[in-house]
Amino acid sequence: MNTSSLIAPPALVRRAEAHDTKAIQALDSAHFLHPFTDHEGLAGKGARVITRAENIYVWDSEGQKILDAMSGLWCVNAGYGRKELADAAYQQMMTLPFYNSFFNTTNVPAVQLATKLASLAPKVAGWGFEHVFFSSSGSESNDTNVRMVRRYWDLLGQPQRKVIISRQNAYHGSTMAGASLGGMSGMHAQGDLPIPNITHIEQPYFLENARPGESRADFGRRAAGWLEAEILAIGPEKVAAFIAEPVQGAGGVIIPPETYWPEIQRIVDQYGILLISDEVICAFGRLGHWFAYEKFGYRPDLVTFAKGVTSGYIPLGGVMVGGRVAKVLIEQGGEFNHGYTYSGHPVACAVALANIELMEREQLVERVRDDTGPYLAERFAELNEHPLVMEAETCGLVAGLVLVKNKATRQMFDADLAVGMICRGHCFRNGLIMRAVGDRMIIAPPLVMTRAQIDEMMDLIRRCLDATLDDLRADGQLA
Ligand code: PXG
Repeated sequence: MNTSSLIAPPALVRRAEAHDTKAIQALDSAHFLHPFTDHEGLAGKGARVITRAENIYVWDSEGQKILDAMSGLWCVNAGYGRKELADAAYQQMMTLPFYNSFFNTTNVPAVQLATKLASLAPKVAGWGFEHVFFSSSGSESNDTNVRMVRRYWDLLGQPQRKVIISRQNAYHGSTMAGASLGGMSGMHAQGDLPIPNITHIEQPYFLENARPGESRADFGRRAAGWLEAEILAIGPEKVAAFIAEPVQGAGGVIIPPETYWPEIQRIVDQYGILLISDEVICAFGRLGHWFAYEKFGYRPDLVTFAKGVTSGYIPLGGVMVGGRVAKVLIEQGGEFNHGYTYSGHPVACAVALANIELMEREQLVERVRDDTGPYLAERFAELNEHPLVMEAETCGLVAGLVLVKNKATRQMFDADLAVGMICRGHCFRNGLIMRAVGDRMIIAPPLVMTRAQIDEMMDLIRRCLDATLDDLRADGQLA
């Protein structure tokens, strides 16, 4: 195959519709190892080639327009094609494309962004965040959290406090620490994970874990109680921290009952352990707040962020460091032997500043909280009438539903049927990106989405659910 034309930038970058899909797929398969991918399986069908995007839509190399209800991968909060972000990157690259922040140096965008983030992080009961540590991703940020938590307890003369408690089906990244903190059994099975001193309690997933007849409120308190039981089983003097996502994202949009977080707060307070809120998905407007701990009213010590901070236009992550940890690290710690080449990358920070400015100007956070979030909730709840659907619910602009065989008996489909994947296939064919996590279908659309676009998305979702239902009936799986 002659692939030389593929190397010419104009063919690849500018003329999306002119792409030779088969040739790109062949090169993709020959050279590009993708994340979380069965490459032999992919080689058979060829990867979908996404070539351009605008607002809430992406286009593939065959020219199909697709409504991206996953914001890329939970990150393009400001939508695609925002010139302000490209301009900010260009200007910063021409001014100072890179300089490190080791060796007592700093740069202006990093200082400005740290200051801006400190002002955005809401105080809950007088407790705020004045300090930020930057990385380039959520995974790195959670590695930073492990290092910081251990350093904190060492400095306080309690080095035996090593254990970080997390939850089953959590996602905290794919580095050694990130994958260990996460509760994905498939990830633990590869590479001898988790690393020592990380344990997992059960998630607050009502459908799977509630007792028959148990109310959501009672279940929420009982699920939080699993943290206390784990602390007591380990020995409170050995527990360093608890880490959790406000709403579990990759695990399938698991929205905890309202009683869950207040009880978690009571428990971490009682035993004096640090609380890490992993807001890689939930911050920057996703739940209608700049930071999600505000929505649930708890007080984390450390907050992980990434993704939406730059709307995914350029990699950037970090950790908001609360007063109690910052004070010990700064006043007692001397040098903290930890950091990344790209900690405080000037271009990434400049794009983040432009992104936050844009979100403020367009009041995207308020819009999600007061307008599009409630409207999505209303429209999504209608799906509960569909014969296949249970627990269609939302939180800000994330939403999930479960595909079930029998709503009355709560009977699930046989996992081998991969009903979620059948539905996902219909979504692609109908021009909609919706994720399947097992038989949970989930969305996290760009925050710029309008009410009219929510209606357009709901029509597509309904069409895909109907097509899935037709398939299952034709296959004899349903009456
Ligand atoms: N924490 C949370 C809560 C996340 O959602 C990470 C950490 C890791 O971030 P990085 O930037 O290192 O990827 C994430 C990432 C999925 C999916 O399948 C979700 C994520 C990443 C990849 C796939 O939903 N979230």
